[in-house]
Amino acid sequence: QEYTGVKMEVLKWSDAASSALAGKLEGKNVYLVAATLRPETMYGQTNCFVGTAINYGFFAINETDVFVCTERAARNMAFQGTSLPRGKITQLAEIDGSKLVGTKVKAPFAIHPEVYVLPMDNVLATKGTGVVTSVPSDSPDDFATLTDLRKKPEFYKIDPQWAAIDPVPVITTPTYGDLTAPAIVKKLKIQSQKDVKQLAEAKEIAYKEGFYSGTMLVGEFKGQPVQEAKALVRASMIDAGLAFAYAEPEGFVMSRSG
Ligand code: ZZB
Repeated sequence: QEYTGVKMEVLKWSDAASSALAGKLEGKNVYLVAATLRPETMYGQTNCFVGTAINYGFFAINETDVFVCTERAARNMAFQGTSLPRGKITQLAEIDGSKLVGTKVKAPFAIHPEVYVLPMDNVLATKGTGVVTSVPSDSPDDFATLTDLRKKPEFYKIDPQWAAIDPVPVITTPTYGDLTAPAIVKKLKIQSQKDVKQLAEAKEIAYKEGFYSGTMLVGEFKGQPVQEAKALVRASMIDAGLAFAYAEPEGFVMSRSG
């Protein structure tokens, strides 16, 4: 899988992260790195998700920059030349996802440029970077989770203000309108992030609808079909130093032609 690694710079640590990390990251620029397959939706980011039970490492990418992700992702990045020396990782600290909740980060290209880290039940430690940027307008999983968090902030141990940004219309589709994911979630009668089977179906529908029939409503490529805008937004983010290519080795088939 060819993901886009989106650099979400830390603006303010949660209290728990601040105490856990005291003195370990002096003078560094720290980024939570989210892996996405839909760079064209980045305008609609409303928050960032982590798994509360996942262990996240802080990896030195160069002299000044530190990436927060799973160790597995950091190793992949090191083999892909994202950090040097190639194939070697340097871990400066580690933390449980639960402690990252409430941290404020930058959301590159987003209409709401500052968002909070929130908990999601279904983040897999074995996929991407273990950090997910949330676009509830176009991702059914994100919309269902954000809805859960807003209904039960105490249960999820969050400040309601961290989940205050509403889904932002960024892509329109003929069948579902300007908020594709909420429309599909409603149609399939999905109640919460626990409805994993229906959410897998909803994701499938949202991917197809967005890719084949979506049109950009905002940003540099407003009015263009998603099929064209996808690569253009990605390139624009990478050029701006806000993102990079990240490949997942699983399912990677070595070419026999070389
Ligand atoms: C932003 C976004 C916006 C995403 C959207 C999707 C959609 P897939 O297809 O199953 O490979 N993701 C990334 N890493 C993880 C993880 N470790 N655990 C759980 N979810 C993860 O899923 C790739 C997508 O799943 C990624 O793209 C990311 O969410 C999330 F509008 O990034 B995406 C219809 C989907 N729309």
